[in-house]
Amino acid sequence: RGTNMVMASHGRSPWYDPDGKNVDAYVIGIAGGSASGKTSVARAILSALNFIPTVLILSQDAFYKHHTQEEIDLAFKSDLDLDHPDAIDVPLFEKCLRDLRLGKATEIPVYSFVHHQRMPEKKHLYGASVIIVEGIMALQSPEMRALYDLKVFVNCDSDLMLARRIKRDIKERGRDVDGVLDQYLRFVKNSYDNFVQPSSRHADIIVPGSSNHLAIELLVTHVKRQLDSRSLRFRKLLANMEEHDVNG
Ligand code: UZR
Ligand code: MG
Repeated sequence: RGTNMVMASHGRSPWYDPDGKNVDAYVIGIAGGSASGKTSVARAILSALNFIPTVLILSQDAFYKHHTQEEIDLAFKSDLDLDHPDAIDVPLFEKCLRDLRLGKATEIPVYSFVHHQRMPEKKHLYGASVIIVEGIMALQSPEMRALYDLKVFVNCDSDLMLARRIKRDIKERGRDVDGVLDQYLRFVKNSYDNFVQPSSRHADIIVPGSSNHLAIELLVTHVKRQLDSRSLRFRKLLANMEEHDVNG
């Protein structure tokens, strides 16, 4: 992985509209502790919605701020707090999400966990009919929360999260056990207790971080029903417009 953040799209929204009128994506926000299983829940929802032409996962991973050389040096010594809400470029995150949910294309930054830095390139994304936003701080800011149709918190025991994180960060993020544990003791645990866990009160639904097939199935059933009623609304709107054309 490295520079390649979690992002998936089945292509361009069928109602792609450069001005962003008339469109209105369904947006799901997923928060939870580090290595609680957010990305897996997001991917499971994505694959359960495979009949929808465009489902997009927008990960907070892409929105870590640009770092100075000093900050990068600190990060390599596990001394930079990347678990504070301030580590995230929320205004940019919000802008990109606003664009995408209006069906507009947007440019998102590319962040490398290996280099602890935003990369010079950007990633071009088209709007989608369903957007899944995931990240430890996904439910933090009121501005972001206002953009979600459904807010999810993935709940997981801390020992399980730590065990998963050690494995994942060594395998996928180029770390060693010592570094992961230092970071955990210094920042990750405090951040979870002070910011992440308290944000669960904003969630509409709490999903367990393991053995969660049934929870995801229920969640997907809800999303499908919401999408059905939206397309009904959309069809009625079109029918009304046509009627207008005929009569007017
Ligand atoms: P998830 N993170 C890094 O390890 N390096 C970076 O350059 C940027 C972020 C970590 C961050 C946080 N913390 O705990 C985790 N640290 O990514 C969140 N230290 O990612 O939700 O996928 O676990
Ligand atoms: Mg993740």
